[in-house]
Amino acid sequence: MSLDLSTRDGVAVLTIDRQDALNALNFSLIGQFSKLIDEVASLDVRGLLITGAGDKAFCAGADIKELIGRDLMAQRRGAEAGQAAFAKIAALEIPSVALINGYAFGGGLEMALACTFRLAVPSAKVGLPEIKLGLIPGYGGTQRLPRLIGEGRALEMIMTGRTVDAAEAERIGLVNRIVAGDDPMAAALAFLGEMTRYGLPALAFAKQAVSRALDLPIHEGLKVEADLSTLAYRTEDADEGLAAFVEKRKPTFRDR
Ligand code: CO8
Repeated sequence: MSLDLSTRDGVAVLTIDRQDALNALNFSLIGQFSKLIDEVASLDVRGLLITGAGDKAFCAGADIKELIGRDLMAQRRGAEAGQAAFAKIAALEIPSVALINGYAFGGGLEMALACTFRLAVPSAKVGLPEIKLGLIPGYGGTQRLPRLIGEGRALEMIMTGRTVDAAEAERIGLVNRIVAGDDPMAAALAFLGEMTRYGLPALAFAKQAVSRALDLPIHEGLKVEADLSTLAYRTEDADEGLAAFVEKRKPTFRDR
């Protein structure tokens, strides 16, 4: 049972490896996960990719066996710890991708929802099946899923607990793309590479502006956009990008 953090092509790769329980997250793993996201934030990397070990599961959710017989304060602390860990992914300045390489259920899908993007292999299956356990999602699913796919579709998934396959997940915008072929990791790194060649300040401003938009009325969101786009003009990368266009050459961004 472990979480593995490595780097590949300038990207942090975090692998959940608890294959005998379909990479389900127990409380100890959630604690380790949270610390590793702090570590990712301090690394000199241009993106984060999260995936599950093996070819069966991304993550089958919270460890159901650990949820039995705990007092309510412990359950609440558990939900808050999971929410806080996943909020750290969402707050990263760099883009993050969940490579859903199999089952992503419950807390596993909630982890993927906290990432900037979701990619899925053709055989992936996702869902929020907590209702079948007499529960509701507790690691951010009721908040992030409707923001991503709309209230009606989110409530249908949450209130039926039904499993959604990769094709439907892509159709409803729950995953950005299906990655076919025999090397999904390489495809996911190439997907991240489409954006990580640009300057990190602009990428971070874009991410921040869009995520703030979801929490604000539009007139306030437009102020946030004006603030952040003005900050972008102040970067050396903007000087370089604008000059490179006029000089008909490729820009060299330096993340400044
Ligand atoms: N927790 C613990 N063990 C699990 C989990 C899990 N979530 N999922 C699978 N496992 C274990 C199984 O018990 C089994 O172990 P064993 O071999 O010892 O019996 C092993 O993994 C393999 O699983 P299956 O034999 O069931 O494999 P199948 O291929 O037949 O089925 C499924 C795969 C469909 C994914 C099935 O395993 C399943 O339905 N798993 C549960 C999925 C689920 O309900 N996830 C949501 C969990 S609740 C949650 O995430 C709430 C988050 C908020 C909590 C708030 C905290 C306070």
